[in-house]
Amino acid sequence: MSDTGSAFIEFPEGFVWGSATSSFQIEGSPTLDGKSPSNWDVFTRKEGVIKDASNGDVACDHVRLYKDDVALMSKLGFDAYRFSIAWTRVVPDGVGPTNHAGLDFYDRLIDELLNAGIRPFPTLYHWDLPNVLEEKGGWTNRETAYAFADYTEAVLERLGDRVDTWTTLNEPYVVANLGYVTGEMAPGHTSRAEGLSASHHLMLGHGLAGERIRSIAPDSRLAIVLNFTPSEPASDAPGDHAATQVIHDTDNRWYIDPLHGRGYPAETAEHYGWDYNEVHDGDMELISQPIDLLGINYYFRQIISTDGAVPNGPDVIQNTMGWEVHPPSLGRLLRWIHREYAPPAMMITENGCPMPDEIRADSGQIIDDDRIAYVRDHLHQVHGAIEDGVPMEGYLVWSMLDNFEWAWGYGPTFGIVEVDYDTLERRPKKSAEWYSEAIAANGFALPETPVAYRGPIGPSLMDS
Ligand code: IFM
Repeated sequence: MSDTGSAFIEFPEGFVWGSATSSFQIEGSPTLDGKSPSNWDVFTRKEGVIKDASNGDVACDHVRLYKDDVALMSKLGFDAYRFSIAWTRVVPDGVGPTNHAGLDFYDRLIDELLNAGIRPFPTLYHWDLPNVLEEKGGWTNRETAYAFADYTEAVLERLGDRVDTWTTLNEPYVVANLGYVTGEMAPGHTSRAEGLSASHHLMLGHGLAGERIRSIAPDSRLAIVLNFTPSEPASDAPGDHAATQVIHDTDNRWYIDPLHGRGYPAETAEHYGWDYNEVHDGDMELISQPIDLLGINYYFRQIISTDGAVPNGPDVIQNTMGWEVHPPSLGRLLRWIHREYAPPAMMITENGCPMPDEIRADSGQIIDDDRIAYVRDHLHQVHGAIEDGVPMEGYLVWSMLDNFEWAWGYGPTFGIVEVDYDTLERRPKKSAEWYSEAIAANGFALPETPVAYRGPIGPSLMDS
């Protein structure tokens, strides 16, 4: 019990606390030291694709301000910091010579983190593909997977001595489905066939890069980060159930199944009319080589009808992007992954929410109680999963800083630290203080009155 009489939950010793960001969303400096344009540099120039017509030219100016950012992380007490490396800085032509001047930035960042006692947790690909490769078909081109492995080698040769866990991809689902099927993200294509092809080449890239990581840094751990969206049917109607199964396979099983040697979900592959043309002999073995850690990104659950995801009504607790806030689905998701696939270690590599940040006039403090509740209640679910034997290694909040939220531009604020985009000043929000205290205590007090989240709408496909 805490001083206030409410229950205090404590995490196991060694539980890793930290935050996550990605290169395009925070770095800025798009042409510094020989960096080439990424697909996102090009995509953001297209009319009407980004809600506020913004781009990543300055973003949080992290390339110039990284020392201040690391100092702030240190002040907040982070154990680990997840960031991504921009392929365009390291191999500007996509393939070919390494640009050492571009790698210098990550070299400095990693040293700065290590000196501050913070574990660097890099991701090799968080969506910003060299545009020269996008012009050759991007991830629909098998060659991109081999280029990714070569780029991985260039990074590992320089930085492999100082990183204990290498993550290959962030959310291949989003790259394949939102980039090549729905067109919301770069490169903005709308073809199911391209999405299927991209999904396989991304996983092949993971497998090929995994081999390089194993051979260059055999003592490091191999990881991949997948996003999951637990899905429930809107009604008992058979059509809603069938639609939910397709979405569940596409959103939740498409990547984790082949990673664990089960191949792509066959019924859904058939539903999409996929002929597996892109799958060559040996690919599935490469893809299913053992990983050491599964990174899990979770934000919301979705309710599915035959028309797709049902929009949330005003009565549903949701964030400013309309995503339902539903911590119980995280607990269910973690137990499902552990039961079905049993990865040796699991970590929340992203979880967070954009909420209105109310600034109180007198003190100027940024009051974001909804974000505190979000993080607290999701961490509570992680804690419950640990008690049930799920090997959860840590939690990285998305995000350290307010940043460029892709097609949404700078509108949604996910940061526990506010960024003033005019002055680039960083101002920790109340959630940063709460998080820092939780890190110091390795736990936190639960509220006396828990938030009343919605119950199940339909059966979860994660219970079976
Ligand atoms: O901002 C993104 C991040 O780049 C990938 N995962 C989801 C976040 C919030 O949409």
